[in-house]
Amino acid sequence: MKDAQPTIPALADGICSGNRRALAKGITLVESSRAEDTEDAQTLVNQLLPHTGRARRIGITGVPGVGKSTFIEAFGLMLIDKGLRVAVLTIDPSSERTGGSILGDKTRMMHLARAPEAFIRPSPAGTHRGAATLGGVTRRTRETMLLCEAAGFDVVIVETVGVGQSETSVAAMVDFFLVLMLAGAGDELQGMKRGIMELADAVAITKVEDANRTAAELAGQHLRNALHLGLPKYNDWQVPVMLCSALEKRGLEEIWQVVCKFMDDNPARVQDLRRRQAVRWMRSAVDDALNMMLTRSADVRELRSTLEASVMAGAISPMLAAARLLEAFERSFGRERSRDSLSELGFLGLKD
Ligand SMILES: Nc1nc2c(ncn2[C@@H]2O[C@H](COP(=O)(O)OP(=O)(O)OP(=O)(O)O)[C@@H](O)[C@H]2O)c(=O)[nH]1
Ligand SMILES: [Mg+2]
Repeated sequence: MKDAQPTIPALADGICSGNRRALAKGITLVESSRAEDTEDAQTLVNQLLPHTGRARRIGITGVPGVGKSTFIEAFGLMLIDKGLRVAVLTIDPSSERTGGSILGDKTRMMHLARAPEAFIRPSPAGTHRGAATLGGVTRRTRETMLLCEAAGFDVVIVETVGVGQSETSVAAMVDFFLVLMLAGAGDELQGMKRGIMELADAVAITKVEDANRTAAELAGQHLRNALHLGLPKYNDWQVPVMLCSALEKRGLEEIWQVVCKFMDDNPARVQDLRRRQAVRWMRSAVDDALNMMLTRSADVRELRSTLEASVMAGAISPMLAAARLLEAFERSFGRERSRDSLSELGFLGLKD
């Protein structure tokens, strides 16, 4: 059956020539949690790497219901009108809560989904096994982004789904991070508390229509003042606060201009950011693999729970418990066994 599949170089060619079926196949490969697919997926990503990097990568976040999907639909359609091709990915590292929001996204981005210049891909439903693969949903979204770039998409938009950790994951894979907010209800302060503002390259107050324009302008001013007090993310970039309405398609062009200005005024900033993101990605792959190897042996897993209980009870110091656990890990993973584990994780046999 495997023989009927295109070879990796053929798949790479298909993706580079903009073939949507090849792109979908490539993404399925990248999303697969089977060890043998992981090797193929890494080979594919590596082959496509020279063809990536030309897109503008935009991350969009905001509390549930703030209007992210509606915004992305209106924004995406505007970009298509400019002759650009747009890929939209969603990321939900909290795995469990999926089906509902994906359905919601499909209907909320209905027009965009139908456009031939657009490509929408929700993050794969996180199965238990899937969540345990190397790098999890975050890795898959990053690689899907690279595939979309190789396929010629000019803009890749990543929407965060769910709360908590996903903002940091998305901010670590995009050039520009846009935070959507609502006017009033102390939203601006909520964002500050959760540390989201530190990640923002721009803030857009959305759902601003005639009825609430005055309140939104005031909220925008408060936000600008508050942003002045925080530590700047870049010394030469002042985080703009803008107003928009996805419903009335207002303020979207201004937001696009800000994205372009951020990226084009100082291209070295984006280059440098991407390099640092790539290194961090590598580090987190190593961390993930080490963690997975640690819990691979049942003995070590058992010892870990025992030691955790002892630490909790104050019967052993955390450092001593860590040392015991690492000793047990070292014993259980001799050289040969760790080779086996690496290949099971899809790390060995990677071809350039
Ligand atoms: N008035 C108004 N309503 C909007 C606007 N944008 C979105 N909405 C409405 O707000 C609700 C939530 O919109 P979504 O786009 O699904 O929000 P979301 O942030 O993607 O939601 P989750 O993905 O569930 O976190 C929907 O009922 C939209 O119709 C806007 O610009 N103006
Ligand atoms: Mg949504």
